[in-house]
Amino acid sequence: MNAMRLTLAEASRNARDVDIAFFSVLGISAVIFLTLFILLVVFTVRYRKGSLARRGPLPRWLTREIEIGWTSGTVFVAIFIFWWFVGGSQILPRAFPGQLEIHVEARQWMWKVQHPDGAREIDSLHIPVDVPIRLVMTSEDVIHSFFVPAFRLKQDVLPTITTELEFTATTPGTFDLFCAEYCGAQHSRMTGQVVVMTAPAYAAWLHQQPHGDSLVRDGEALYAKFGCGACHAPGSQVKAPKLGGLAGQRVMLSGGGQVVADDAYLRRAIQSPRDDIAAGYDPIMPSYATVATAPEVEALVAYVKSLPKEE
Ligand code: HEC
Ligand SMILES: [Cu+2]
Repeated sequence: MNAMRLTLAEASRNARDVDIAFFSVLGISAVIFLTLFILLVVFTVRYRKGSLARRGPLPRWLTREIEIGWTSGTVFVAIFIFWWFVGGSQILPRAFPGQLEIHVEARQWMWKVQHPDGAREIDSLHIPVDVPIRLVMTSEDVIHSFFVPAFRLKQDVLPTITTELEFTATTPGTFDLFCAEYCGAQHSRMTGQVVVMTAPAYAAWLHQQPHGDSLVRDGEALYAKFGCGACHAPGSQVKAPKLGGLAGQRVMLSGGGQVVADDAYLRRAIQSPRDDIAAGYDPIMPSYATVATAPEVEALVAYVKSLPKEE
């Protein structure tokens, strides 16, 4: 591992923003620190025991204006830094068209990656440069953390729920990937590489990979295995909503209110159906939280999203 590359490479849009923020705050802190330190030294020398400095009562402007000015000035700087950092970070990642959605599964002690067309890889992540990437991540066992220093990105990867990361790589090259959450004996070996390629090179690379079933195909098999169709199939006797074309639609909820059927909603509908009941239906759908693993729920969501609108 090359230490220079680790510390200095700025390989994503996010990396630039983080570095600018970090070094600006370091600079502001240095100015405040030096000002205080110099004043400390000057006053220590000037007002040392036996010096001839004037020691009468302080003039009023010193106790009022300077004191108030200094206090409110530094408070303002602190609030500014807070606003800057909170405003600059994405609080709720939302999918948008044109993003390349890649699924990452962590387990003791490897990173498993699945590309949209079904290509799979282990301990490496190949991505095209300048394309917005959305990683949808989950863990099969304990808590891991997806950490790419050159992108200045770190995100916990948790069992039973999914977390997401959005970024755009800006520099072709190979960058280190670490697990940044102690996850067992081989934690320090849970490393990999992120390979950023030009778009044609990525397409060629994808083509050469062994392809497993795509996420949608996995989901289709699970849909059959869990018997979802018993209620949701168009001809079913059970009164259950049609799932075709549901993704992205507005759903009316019983008891008023409505939600947009995004990934989070679909996940929730499968893992804890009682949370949001679709208006006009009975709450008879069983929860699959303990039946389906987090990666299986992801596959089911992908399959539901792929279903065309029925007539
Ligand atoms: C026993 C029948 C039954 C089974 C089995 C069942 N569901 Fe449902 N499902 C329902 C009913 C009824 C609703 C509407 C009430 C609600 O929102 O909980 C529903 C709601 C949903 C919704 C939200 C639909 C909307 O319009 O908001 C999704 C998504 C869904 N189910 C997916 C699945 C998946 C995936 C499976 C299999 C893993 C499954 N269901 C198995 C009966 C069932
Ligand atoms: Cu780990």
